[in-house]
Amino acid sequence: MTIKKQTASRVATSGHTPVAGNDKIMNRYDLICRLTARLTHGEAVIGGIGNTNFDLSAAGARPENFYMLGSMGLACPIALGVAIAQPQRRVFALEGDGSLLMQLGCLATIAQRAPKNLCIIVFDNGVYQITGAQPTPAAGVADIAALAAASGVAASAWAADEADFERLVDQALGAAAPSLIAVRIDAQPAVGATDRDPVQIRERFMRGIGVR
Ligand SMILES: Cc1ncc(C[n+]2csc(CCOP(=O)(O)OP(=O)(O)O)c2C)c(N)n1
Repeated sequence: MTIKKQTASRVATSGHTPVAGNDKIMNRYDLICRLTARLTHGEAVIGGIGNTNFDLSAAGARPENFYMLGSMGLACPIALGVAIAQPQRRVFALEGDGSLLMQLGCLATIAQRAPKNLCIIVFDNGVYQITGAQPTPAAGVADIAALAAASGVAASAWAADEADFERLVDQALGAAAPSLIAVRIDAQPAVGATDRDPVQIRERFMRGIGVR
């Protein structure tokens, strides 16, 4: 695990603070497709509010996907519950930087509980994109991977590029401790949208993970 040291300069064009090793700007939909292509054992994926779950949905229907509607910061807490309830199943939480920053306490809770089957992926575009691209603290002062490591999620790292992202996902699939992968992403809007039907989302997910 490498924690990248923050540098003093800023990237004005993207609004991101560059951290050694996180200077490649990737695309959320592309990365989510790369993730789901590697999931062959019924892994659960919990998509956070908005763009994150829109792109998860656009990447292809999976019965083990859950789409959080309406509230920021709940992908990780929901994923933690699933990981505890089904320790044999690998679980991924997908969250935006703004949403994770709203619910930072979940990192320490996850570190303390230490489910080895849980991996958090944070899509850092440095903005609250879906509500008008207001800058988040991750654009200036907050380093997501360092925050996670300082909360006790020791296996936290920035993905340097797409190949590194895939390597970190593979590592998470065999990990013996919770992990976090942070990725810098561009300002592309989500590719699709999720059906806003919470009951259907819940029922499909519960069937997908074998509890209905
Ligand atoms: C508790 C809460 N506060 C505010 C909102 C309004 N809201 C919905 S999505 C969003 C921005 C989410 O930002 P981020 O997680 O970084 O994802 P992005 O839109 O950049 O993909 C905001 C402010 C909300 N839905 N819930």
